[in-house]
Amino acid sequence: MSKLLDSIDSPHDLRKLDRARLPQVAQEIRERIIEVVSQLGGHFGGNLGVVELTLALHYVFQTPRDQIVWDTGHQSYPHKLITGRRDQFHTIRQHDGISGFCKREESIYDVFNAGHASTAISAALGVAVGRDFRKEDYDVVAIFGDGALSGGLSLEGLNQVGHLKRKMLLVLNDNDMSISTNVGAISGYLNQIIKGQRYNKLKDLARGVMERIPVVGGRIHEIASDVEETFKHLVVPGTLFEELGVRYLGPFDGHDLDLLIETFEKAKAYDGPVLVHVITKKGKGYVPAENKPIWSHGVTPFDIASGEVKKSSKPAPPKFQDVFAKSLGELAKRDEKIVAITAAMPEGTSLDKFGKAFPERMFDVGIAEEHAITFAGGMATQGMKPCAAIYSTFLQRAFDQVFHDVTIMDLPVVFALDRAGIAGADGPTHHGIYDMAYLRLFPNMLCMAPKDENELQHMVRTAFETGHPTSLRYPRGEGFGVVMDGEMKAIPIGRGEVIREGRDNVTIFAIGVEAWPAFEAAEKLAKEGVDATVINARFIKPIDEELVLRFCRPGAKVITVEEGSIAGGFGSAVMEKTAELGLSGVEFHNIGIPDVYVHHGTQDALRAQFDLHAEGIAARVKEFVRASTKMPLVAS
Ligand SMILES: Cc1ncc(C[n+]2csc(CCOP(=O)(O)OP(=O)(O)O)c2C)c(N)n1
Repeated sequence: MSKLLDSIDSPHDLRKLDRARLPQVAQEIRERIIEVVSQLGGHFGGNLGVVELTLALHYVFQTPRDQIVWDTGHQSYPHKLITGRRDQFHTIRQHDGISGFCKREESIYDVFNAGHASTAISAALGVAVGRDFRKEDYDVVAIFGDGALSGGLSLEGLNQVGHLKRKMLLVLNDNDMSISTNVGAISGYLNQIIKGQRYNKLKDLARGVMERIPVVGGRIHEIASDVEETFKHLVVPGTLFEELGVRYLGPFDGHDLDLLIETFEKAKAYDGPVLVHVITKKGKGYVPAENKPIWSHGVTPFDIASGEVKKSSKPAPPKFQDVFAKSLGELAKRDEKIVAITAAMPEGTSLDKFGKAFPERMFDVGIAEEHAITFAGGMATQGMKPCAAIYSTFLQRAFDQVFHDVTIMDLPVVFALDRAGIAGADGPTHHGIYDMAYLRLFPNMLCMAPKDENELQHMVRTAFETGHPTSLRYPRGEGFGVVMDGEMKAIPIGRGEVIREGRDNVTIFAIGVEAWPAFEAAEKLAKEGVDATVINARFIKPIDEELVLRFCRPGAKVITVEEGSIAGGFGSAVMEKTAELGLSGVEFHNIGIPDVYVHHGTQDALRAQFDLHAEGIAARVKEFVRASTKMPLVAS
């Protein structure tokens, strides 16, 4: 049977359909998402939850003339399916395929790029103000989740929305979930609205019953108004938004297409900012996802019939994030001042396990990286030892807080930077490639990166012994499967290690998980006539002076390797140190991420693209050495 979805090449086609046919389109979208994501992995539950919402928005608003700004964009799959990307949908998040987020370069229907949360309100307000400057009259919509609303940026945007009072629609997609269960007072407030709605229904029911009871009517009425007073804030939903100057409509069932369409029509007629509060279910329409919303947020391939994740038969080494959390837990057993902070990523950082062991000492602050760091700084002033575990890319949000609320005061906060380096299929917004450059800037800060999971556990301990702000970066995914020492040992501050001694005046300074590929490259090169030394630098800051003095000697060829931006990164730090020490006659070659944004793809493919795997490093070293000397090389 031909599918309705196959006839929708753009929202214009959708709008030609009779309303009664939309549920079928919704069903087909869900089937397509389940089919593709079960094979490729990707964001899942949030997408299943916004199918009706997406259809209703594109049905009511004349996109692309009217502009819809999606927050984060991880829930834009239904939007992609009806905005001309149906035939590429099977390539989503794949190398050279379409992105898993909104991207202006990809479609005129993607108004604003995202990947990081909480930007939609501000961006849409900017669009609305731009529209007004141009004296145009199209509609502007921001759609964001209750999780995104926990981010300060959303509230800053809302603050100005209520002030400027431009005509725009804010759609709050409330599924009571961030990636994990949503946290915080705002989330609590939204829950109260929902409970209030139930209360309203109950109240109406109760009134009806009371009216049918004769005699006692007066007394019952008194009791009823007491109850009503107590629940007043529940009875008038959305007061918070109304008081901020934004008309509130809701809450509504976000899976009721007719209701959504009518509501958006109504909202469209309003000449000012209006917020429509919609209740959706994460994973809607696929029972395993509905039952396991945390799992369903972002999934790896799974079996559709059972919902079981497809596992490889080989036993895998532990993930870096698990080694980190386990090591932190071990230290916390011995030191009650250690506390952990996550910004809405308890599972992603494995701090959920820490939280189970130490519920009082674990804080999920919501999608609020800036707050997380200042909060950590505050605790550190009281002698606590906070560890903020945040993905490298998301800590960018808190650049000023690292500077102003931690490093200037030299507070001993530990920054555990997960997903450092190439993150993979989430693409340019998610690669953690700038932290070495943006953290080593600050006086008092120490920056480390372990070569493998065993060194990671030692660095977790070391980080708590420096007495200064200290960052440690480690990648997404599994370790190398190295033997784990039984005890965590502190590493001497600012000392790297020579992991391969070579006879030639060629040295590879590698940082973090690039140390092993660099070692492998050197072994390969040794067979081809270049006998290089390999250094596992361990520290981006301070750089090991002794090693620089020893290996950056006249005539030396020095190669730096890092899974991070070359600009300002680890290689820059080695070169700066060489200059500072007045060493001359050294030739440098930097391997890392050049001045480009890295697209999406598998970690392996992207590492290979930038010569960050053993073959790539070997080839680059060979080329560099050959170009800069007449050193004979045996052809490979
Ligand atoms: C600044 C930032 N921090 C963390 C994340 C990771 N993240 C992606 S989606 C998400 C949850 C978003 O929840 P919500 O806005 O309610 O959307 P839902 O998935 O529930 O539809 C989080 C924490 C992010 N994208 N950006």
